Amino acid sequence: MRLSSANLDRVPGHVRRPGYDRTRVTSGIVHLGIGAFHRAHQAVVIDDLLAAGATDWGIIGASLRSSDTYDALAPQDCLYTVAVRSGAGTEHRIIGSVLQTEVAKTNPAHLIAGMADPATRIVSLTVTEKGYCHTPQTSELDADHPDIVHDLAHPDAPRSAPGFIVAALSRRRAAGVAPFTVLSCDNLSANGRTVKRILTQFAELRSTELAKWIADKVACPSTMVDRIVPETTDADRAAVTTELGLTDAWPVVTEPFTQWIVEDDFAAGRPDFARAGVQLVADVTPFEHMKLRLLNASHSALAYLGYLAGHETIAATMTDDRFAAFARGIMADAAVTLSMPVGTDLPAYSTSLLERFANPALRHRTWQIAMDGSQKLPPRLLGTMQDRLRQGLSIDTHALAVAGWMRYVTASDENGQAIDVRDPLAGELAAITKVAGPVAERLVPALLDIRSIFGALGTDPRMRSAVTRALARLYEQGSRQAVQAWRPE
Ligand code: CS2
Repeated sequence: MRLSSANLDRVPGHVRRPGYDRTRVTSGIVHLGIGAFHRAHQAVVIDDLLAAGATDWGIIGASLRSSDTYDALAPQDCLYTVAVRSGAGTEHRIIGSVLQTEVAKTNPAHLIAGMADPATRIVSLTVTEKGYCHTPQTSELDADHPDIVHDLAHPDAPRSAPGFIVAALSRRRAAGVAPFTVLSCDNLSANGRTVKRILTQFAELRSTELAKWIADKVACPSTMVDRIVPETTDADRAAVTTELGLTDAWPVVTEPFTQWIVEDDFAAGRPDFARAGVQLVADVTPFEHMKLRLLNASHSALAYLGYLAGHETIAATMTDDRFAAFARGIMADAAVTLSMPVGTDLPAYSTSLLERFANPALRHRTWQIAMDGSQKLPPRLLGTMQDRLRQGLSIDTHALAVAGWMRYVTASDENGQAIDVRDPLAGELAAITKVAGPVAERLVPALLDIRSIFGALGTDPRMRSAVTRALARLYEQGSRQAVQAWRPE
């Protein structure tokens, strides 16, 4: 029997359910990219607010391409389980805040109509870094991106997130409807300002007036989002189904920790976020840098070096003290580049991150985090390296992480087994690594020359020599030994 509104009463009593009448809730948010992260993070906050009495902030969730989420959730009336796992056990909860799902690719006109509806006051996004169709190094729109080229030719049947947002904003402008707020919930540096720039630049290619209207009227608050949400596995689905006594085809599994910090700049109203523990601030930049440069940077470092050392998950990598010490080293080196509000305790924050990474109940695959490195390196690792060079500090710790990425994208592991490298630049990376061969002195300059990733930093001799030394060590000793030989400055 399937989880659904009709069967909700059959869920065991200890599992929290939506304690509100879902039939009375209307939608106020259209979310683009309804993957596991959104359903374990923002949708939980909205579920709390609906339980506390809000009625007009339900979510319409769209996948841009894949129909998996729609296929799984539609028969469940969009109900799904969040399983919160820690060493102490698992807590289950059914979330009801997603009212409807759709697939943009199947019916783009329907999605645009929903976004253009005046009831939609927020369009939020978790489309991953590459979904913004931008150049990661500069945060500018990549006007040559195939999806952007397509969307300019087919403005009413777009493919990309910027294409959908601009199509809907254009519709609202024509109808005299005020714009919605665009709320990026992806791990980009200055995600609000970045999405605003991308939307304005894309609109400029359609119409100068539209671009001006977007620049003047659309609010794009930046946000810092944090919750570790590994991809759901068949084993997770089976465990949740056993717990519920009902089949849930699309649960999400996550950790107890959750954090959402949002700039309080909404053009068309917002939910009473603070009531659900969301922090509203005037400027999210320091928190965003802190999270990207401490959490995500060390996550990526552990992912590449851990994968190369044969570890399947982050928790497994963390059982090796050398890797845990290295992750702390990444955090310590990044911390000195931050200027945080008084009272922020970065050592305590770092310790809590290491504890979260070590959560034995989460199977977060190193391979999953290793994906899309070309998009992730700049905000996570390269900004810190630039700042440290400016301050005359060593970049050796981060250089080993970047070298780990380089070794990883050669697509052959330390035992000669193939690595399935997923990256929008996978073709270019494969061509470069093939020509250069497994020689640090040739591979490092060839990869550092990719301007869209490294920009001017790639040509800095200090960068070149630090990464070359690190990659040479990785080739000579392997990841485990190279990490062991690493010493904090
Ligand atoms: C991870 C993030 O997949 C990745 O690249 O580093 O998804 C990370 O788990 C989240 O940002 C944690 O908030």
